Parts: sequence; structure tokens; C-alpha cells
Amino acid sequence: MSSAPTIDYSEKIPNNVDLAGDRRLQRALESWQPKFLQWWRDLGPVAFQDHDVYLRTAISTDQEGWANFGFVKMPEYRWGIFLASQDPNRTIAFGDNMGEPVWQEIPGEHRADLRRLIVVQGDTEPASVEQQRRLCETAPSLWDLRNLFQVNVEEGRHLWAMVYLLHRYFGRDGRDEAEALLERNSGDLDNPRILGAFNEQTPDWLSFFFFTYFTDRDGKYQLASLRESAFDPLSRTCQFMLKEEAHHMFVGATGVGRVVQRTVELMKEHDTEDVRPYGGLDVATLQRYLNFHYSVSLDLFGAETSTNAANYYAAGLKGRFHEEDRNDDHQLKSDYRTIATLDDGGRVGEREVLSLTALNATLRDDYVEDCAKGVERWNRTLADVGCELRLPHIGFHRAVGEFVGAQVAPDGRVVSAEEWESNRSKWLPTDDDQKYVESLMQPVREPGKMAGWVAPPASGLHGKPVDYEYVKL
Ligand code: BYC
Ligand code: FE
Ligand code: FE
Repeated sequence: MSSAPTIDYSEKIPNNVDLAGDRRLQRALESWQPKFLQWWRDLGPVAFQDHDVYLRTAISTDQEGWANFGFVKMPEYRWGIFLASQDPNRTIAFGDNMGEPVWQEIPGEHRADLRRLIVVQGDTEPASVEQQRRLCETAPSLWDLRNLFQVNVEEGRHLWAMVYLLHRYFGRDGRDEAEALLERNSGDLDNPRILGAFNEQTPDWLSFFFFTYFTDRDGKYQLASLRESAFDPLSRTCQFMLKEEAHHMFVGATGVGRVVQRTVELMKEHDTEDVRPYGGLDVATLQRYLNFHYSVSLDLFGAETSTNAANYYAAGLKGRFHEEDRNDDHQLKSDYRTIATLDDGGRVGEREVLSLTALNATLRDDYVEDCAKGVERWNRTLADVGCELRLPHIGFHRAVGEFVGAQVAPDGRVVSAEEWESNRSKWLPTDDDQKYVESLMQPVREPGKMAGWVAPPASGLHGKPVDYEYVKL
């Protein structure tokens, strides 16, 4: 490994890509910067923009001490461009060009596909900030408020990461795409975000916790497969983004865990499953929210069989999760695997397909396994009261892939349309659930205090206590 380039903080845009050495690129990014800041003001958090928030800022790509903690007003956050350091000996780990040196520039024939992958990735980052912009009004504690802002500013930095690649490697087209990333907006009827889940609302904190658990975790798996890319700058960018991503999933895993803990406390205290009269979230409601966020996140993996995915893999653009740890030929042209599908009798069955075409399913399988770990942890708490949460069957409530239009129950049974509809209110959040959850969303802004529907975190952040004033009001 060559040593990590140093970061110049005297520049307008902190970076370790020697922006100062490329005036044209620097000017182009500096002219995008005010548009980004305007977007942040317009569509970022609706409040607290001028408050000091205890935030982590990426400052280097070193293993030790890659981030700095301190109070910052969000619009003054130093969004920077950081790529993990270059390994001069890195070779392509899969596909038709396996074994050849990775690319520092984009081969012409792969321009369109790489542009598309980078734009889709980039589109999700600001989308999530837009989805979460009202949550600051109802945070259950200062600790949670701070974590929300941390996630938001880092998603902003992830947008910068993709915009850098667009500007640096795609010329005029890339600059146009960078503008468009600020013009599409989550839920906009005329100009929506690209992927379905990013046009859904994140109206309350229960949704936020499930979103960061399930949807940010899709981010982890997509970034990990882009980290395998033969296009080395994309690989190095994603590698660094994954460091930040870990905290987003921590927010989700501990957030849901704390809700579960509080639910169990209330169930024991009042000896009932119906904790709503006591201001808690009953397990059935948690299950419905889980069902929703999990199923829309599964859609983010695309169709189980995909020629796009096969082409990306063969070309070396997008690999599998931990590609190099796998013991096969990394070509997958004569490998088969099964995918779940509806059989002719209308039941859930299996179909054998070429592994190369089933890469979306393979990545999704790895994701599902990872999702199950958190559910297991939550269930250890729930075991105390004889309850559990379950991941629904992958065919449940799907809008992409093999199960589109199928009526699959959470337990995997294919049911009639009538049966599905009559159970909808048991399986997915209802208007009543949403109203109830909304009624719980009363802001708590005293250091160390928590809303009644969620337990406090086990510990504070970066050596600070839980009752630290993470946001100065
Ligand atoms: N919604 O061949 P298929 C994150 C389209 S999250 C709408 O199966 P492919 C984050 C598809 O575009 C990670 N449309 O698709 C998390 C295609 O359209 P065309 C984001 C969809 O290409 C939280 C058609 O259907 N990163 O970072 O194999 C907070 C056929 O589909 C959807 C990436 O996604 C959908 N859900 O797979 C903040 C990585 N699914 O070609 C951030 C980059 C599919 O017919 N993206 N379609 O016009 C990709 O690798 C792929 O584009 C996808 C789709 C995996 C998304
Ligand atoms: Fe992100
Ligand atoms: Fe994230």
C-alpha cells in the first residue's frame, strides 16, 4: 500500500485527491458547491441548522484516527472528498478481465454503465436526507437528534463522493448528472428519486430506525460490491464510505433494540401485550413496520435475474460481496444456483438459473443473512416476554422481481387476493398505526432525557456520557 495522501484543510473542499493540482476540476466542483449548500438549506433538516452539533467529520483515510469530533453548525460541515489509499498492485478480481491491473481511467466501452451505477448510488444519498428532514422536530432525545444529523451530513458527503467521480471522469455529461442529483427530489411526482424506497416517507422515528437498519444496510451491500470494481477510484471511494456506513446501521440496530427493550419493560410492568395505553409500541406494530421496511429494501436489489448485473460482473464493474473470499472461478459462466419463484401451481418453488445472471439474488441472500442477525439480538430481549420478531418471506409485498403481483403471506404461503387484502392491516402499518406512532413523536430536548417509547442507549459517544449536550440548544 502506498501511504495515504495528506488532506488539505485550507482548501474550500477538503480532499485527498490533489484537487489543487487540477484547476479545471477544482473550479467545476467549486461551482457545484454553492448549489449543494443551497440544496442543503432548502431540503436538509428543517430546523437546528444554526445550532452547534457534536459531529464526526472525516479527515483522513488512515486506519487510526480517520475522523475528528467536535461542535459544528451543519451548513459549515466540511464535506470532503476522500478516497482510500491506492494499492499500486491491485488487480481485477473477477469477470472477463480478471487478473489484469485495475483501471485508473474509464475504458470507453464501460462509460455508460459506470455512469449509471454512480448516478444510482449518488441519487440515494441526498434522497435519504430529504426523506429524513422533518425528523429533527420530534427526536426522542438529544442523543438521537445528534445521530440523525450525523447520518444526514455523512449522506451529504456520500453525495460529494459520487459527484467527484462524475466531474472528474465523465466531463460534460458528469457535470449534468451532478446537477440532476440536486434536481430530482424524494417523492416529487414529476421528478422523483430513481429507486422506489427513496420516494417513501420517513415520517417518524420508528420508521427512521427501521430505515437505517434495513435500507442503509442495502447501502452497505451495494457499496461493498462496488468496492470490488475494476474502476479503482470508485472502489477506493466506496471503501471509505463503508467506514461511515457502519454508524448508520448502528443507529438502526440500537434504535430498534432500544424500542424493543422499552416495549418489554412496559409489558412486564403492566403484564399485558397491549402497551399502547402506557405509551409504548406493541410487538405487533413493530412487526408491521419491520415488514414494510424490509420488503421495500429487498426491492433495492433489483430483479433476481438480471442481464444488467451479469454484464456489470463480466465487465468487472460490480462484484459480489467479499469477492476475493469466494472459492470459485470468479467468472460464473458455468455455475448454477436456485432462486425462489412462483411455480406453475402458484406456490413458492425454485428455479435453477445461471449464477452469472442471478447476482442480484446472491447479493440479496448475503444481505438477508446479515439482517437476520439483528433480529436475533432483538429476539433475545423479547424472549423474556415470550414474543419474537420475524423477517417475512422474501416474496412478501414485493414490487420488483419474481414475486411482483403475487399474494405471498409473511410466512411464505401464497394466498388468495381476498385473503391478502383482509390481512393487510395485520401485515403492514395501517393509518391507525401511523397516527398512534405520530402521537408518540413528542420531542425531548433535555440532555439525558428519553421519550417514553424508547429505552436510553447503553452508552454515549466518543467517551461522552449519555446525558451530554450533543446539540446545543
Ligand atoms: N426501484 O435488471 P434489474 C444507499 C429498475 S442504498 C426502481 O434487476 P439492476 C443508501 C432497474 O434500474 C444503495 N427501479 O436492475 C441507503 C432497471 O431499469 P432499466 C444504492 C428499479 O440494474 C440509505 C430495471 O428495473 N446503490 O446507498 O440489475 C441511505 C430492471 O431491473 C428498482 C445502488 O443501488 C427499484 N428498487 O439492479 C442512503 C448501487 N430495482 O435498466 C443511501 C447501484 C430495479 O430497465 N445500483 N429497478 O431502465 C445498482 O447496482 C442497480 O442499478 C440496482 C438494480 C441494484 C439498483
Ligand atoms: Fe450513504
Ligand atoms: Fe448510510
